[in-house]
Amino acid sequence: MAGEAQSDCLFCKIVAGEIPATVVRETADTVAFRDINPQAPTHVLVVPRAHYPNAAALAAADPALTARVITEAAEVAAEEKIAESGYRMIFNTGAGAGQTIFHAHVHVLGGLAFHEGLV
Ligand code: DGP
Repeated sequence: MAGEAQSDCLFCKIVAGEIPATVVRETADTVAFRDINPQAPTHVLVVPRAHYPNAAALAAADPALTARVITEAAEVAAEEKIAESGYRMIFNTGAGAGQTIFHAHVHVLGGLAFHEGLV
């Protein structure tokens, strides 16, 4: 069924608490945790608790949940104090774009040093 937890999904396991992660925010239907391999001074991932393989599938199935994931990303940015200086929200969608975990997630990337050399 759409949205059901997948036994072979790393982020479903993090959501279930079966694999540890540094969780920074939680809501009834989202979890935000620090990326294990940060690409910026602040690098947090926000995921829906429900399993969808990527952001496009999430948006097609549940637009309201998609909006809550993005709202949570903005809340993370505010709490991490990167909102004012600016930050990126990135949804890698598909292996060809660098997606490696096939559970929808948004990267929240920011921090002062991150602004140098942006393309
Ligand atoms: P993507 O390439 O968009 O699929 O990003 C997946 C991200 O997930 C990548 O930046 C590294 C991160 N990641 C992979 N494994 C783990 C893990 O076990 N814990 C945490 N916190 N992050 C992970």
